[in-house]
Amino acid sequence: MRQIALSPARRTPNLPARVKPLPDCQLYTFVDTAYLHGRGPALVAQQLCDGGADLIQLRAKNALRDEVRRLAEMILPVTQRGGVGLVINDHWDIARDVGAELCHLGQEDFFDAGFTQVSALRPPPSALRVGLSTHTPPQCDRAVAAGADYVAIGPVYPTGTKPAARPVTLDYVRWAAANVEMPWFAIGGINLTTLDEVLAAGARRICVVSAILNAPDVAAECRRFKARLRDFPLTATGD
Ligand code: TZP
Ligand code: MG
Repeated sequence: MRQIALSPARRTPNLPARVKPLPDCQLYTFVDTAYLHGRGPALVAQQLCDGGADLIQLRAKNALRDEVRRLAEMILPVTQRGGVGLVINDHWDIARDVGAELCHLGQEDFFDAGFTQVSALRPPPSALRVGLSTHTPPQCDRAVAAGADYVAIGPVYPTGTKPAARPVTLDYVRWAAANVEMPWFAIGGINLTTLDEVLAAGARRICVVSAILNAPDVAAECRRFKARLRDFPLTATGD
């Protein structure tokens, strides 16, 4: 039978249906190049998948574009095999080009760059999902109005992963719990000790970078977070 050669973009389309739906995701993890500690990015991605991560973000803050793309292409087969959505930080165009399911952008990457609607980042047939960082209630309202697929609420606590960012405290988490009706993730300084009060403040979805990547056993640490989250299931309305 005649084979039709597909372009790379067609071979790895944005297919969110193949991964856990975003509203069902509770543990959002990272392959952050600052915390690889000599491990290969694909290995870390595999460990996160093995531990039950619901989402994995590639965060490569000091990497050049070509390097981010190379890392994304290394990780994507792992996440797709594991049925875990891959999020590319900062580079929505790389996410789209490699066929990652999602991208994550800060206020400066999106609004300050002149975008007002996330749909501008996914001209059909792309199904790229877009998450936006927010640090205040007005920023959150603006992200929701822009059509963000999820919002990040943080940094809740001071964190060495983002040392210059001012903590938003649990007050903003409580505000999100009371006001945000779409998937939202608390982020920043969340570990197995702080988790209790983040959950008590109403968060049901969390992002965890250093507490998992600095743990001696990445997969086991993911499982510990998942086990704790299991006591705080998502409701039918999303949170
Ligand atoms: N955005 C807000 S806080 C943060 C990002 C990317 C870093 C969170 O890292 P950690 O190590 O889980 O505190
Ligand atoms: Mg950014």
